[in-house]
Amino acid sequence: MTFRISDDFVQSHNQSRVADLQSDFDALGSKLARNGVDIEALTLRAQGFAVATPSWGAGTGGTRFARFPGVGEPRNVFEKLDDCGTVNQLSQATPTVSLHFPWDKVSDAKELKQHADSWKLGFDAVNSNTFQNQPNQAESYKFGSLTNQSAAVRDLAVAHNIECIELGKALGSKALTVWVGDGGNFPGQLNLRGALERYLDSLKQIYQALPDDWQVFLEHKLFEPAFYTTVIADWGTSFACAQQLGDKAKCLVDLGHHAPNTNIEMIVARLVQFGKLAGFHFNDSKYGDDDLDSGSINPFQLFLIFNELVDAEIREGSSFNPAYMLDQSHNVTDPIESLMGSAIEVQRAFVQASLVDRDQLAAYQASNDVMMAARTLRRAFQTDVTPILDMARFRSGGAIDMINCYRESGYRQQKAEERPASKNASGSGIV
Ligand code: AOS
Ligand code: ZN
Ligand code: ZN
Ligand code: ZN
Repeated sequence: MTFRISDDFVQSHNQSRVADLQSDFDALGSKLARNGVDIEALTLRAQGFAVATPSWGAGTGGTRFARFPGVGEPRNVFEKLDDCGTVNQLSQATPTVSLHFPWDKVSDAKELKQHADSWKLGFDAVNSNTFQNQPNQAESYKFGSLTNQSAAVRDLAVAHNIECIELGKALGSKALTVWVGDGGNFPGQLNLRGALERYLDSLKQIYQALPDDWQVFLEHKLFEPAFYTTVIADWGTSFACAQQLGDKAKCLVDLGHHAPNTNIEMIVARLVQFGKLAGFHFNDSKYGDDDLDSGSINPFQLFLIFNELVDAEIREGSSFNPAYMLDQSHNVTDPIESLMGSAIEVQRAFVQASLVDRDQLAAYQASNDVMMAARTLRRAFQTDVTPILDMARFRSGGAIDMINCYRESGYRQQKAEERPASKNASGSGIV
């Protein structure tokens, strides 16, 4: 049996913190009550929030220059689940894991499911990987996968995606996320229309293999590794493809996959309006697809995205259920700490957006009172909801002070002993 932080340890860590938390919570409660907001209802709502962790995020990432492995890194999918289970144990906000094949080698789905059950973890969308060649692969993805000029390469890439669906079925997933790096690096390299035609043709075959209750999430990205024309570069292309494919195809928004200054919340509003928002890969960035921790650079953007999502929830009702996933690369931090912190920052944006006085906002909008409309949003964003987040975690059995609880548990040191270093354990330096 490998080391797990005991629930008793978490509770005893909470003991010395609960009184302070209660008084902060009460103070915020009376402040919110003056504006007609019930802190208990908000705390329950926070407890219901969930975002999936990426299995690849449990290992130290890297850049195209180098990867500096951390100690006690997970060496296989079971160990990645252990780390993701620990993230959920302490954060109580990440009950599912998003797997990536073939980085996650699954020889016995039943055994893996049992392991996940032991952590009370479920499986979110599964991800295919046709942006790398696998050892001994018959064909090469150097010039593209689902859009390659060669039918043999496209067939291989389609077959891999169908295998991902099969594996996902055995694990209880309900969606396949497809991101391809396909595109061109030079003008003239590709016939722009031809490449997209081939993409659609391949995706149609994958779509055919989806079970009735599954969806396929199309993930667009502006550039990298193709630096001139990426085939699925923007939400417009993604949307057009999703429309062509059918109801089960939707568009996934990774926060790092847009041109600088793009208004992502507007993309979200558009996709919601036309029923095509699949969900998110949350992360943050300054320059490009930096895959930094969620909320670490631009928390206001995250809030504004959730402002659209809360609006959508009110308009669409319970049928509105986008998939929330983290997609980050942890190069210089302990991945468990980053994942816990990010999950809570996404939850924070969700709670802050839930605080927006929507009747008031609508009235200010109707009367063109721009200043007061903007201030209505800012007031919600500037509310420090930390006591709500901490209380939600505490009531769900998590840790009030996650990072210190994790550090004091000695989890990483235990893992350093249990998991002696192996080469490139996380499967890839690039996430
Ligand atoms: C790539 O930039 C994308 O964000 C994909 O979601 C990718 O599959 C994932 O980041 C793992 O590399
Ligand atoms: Zn992504
Ligand atoms: Zn990315
Ligand atoms: Zn990524």
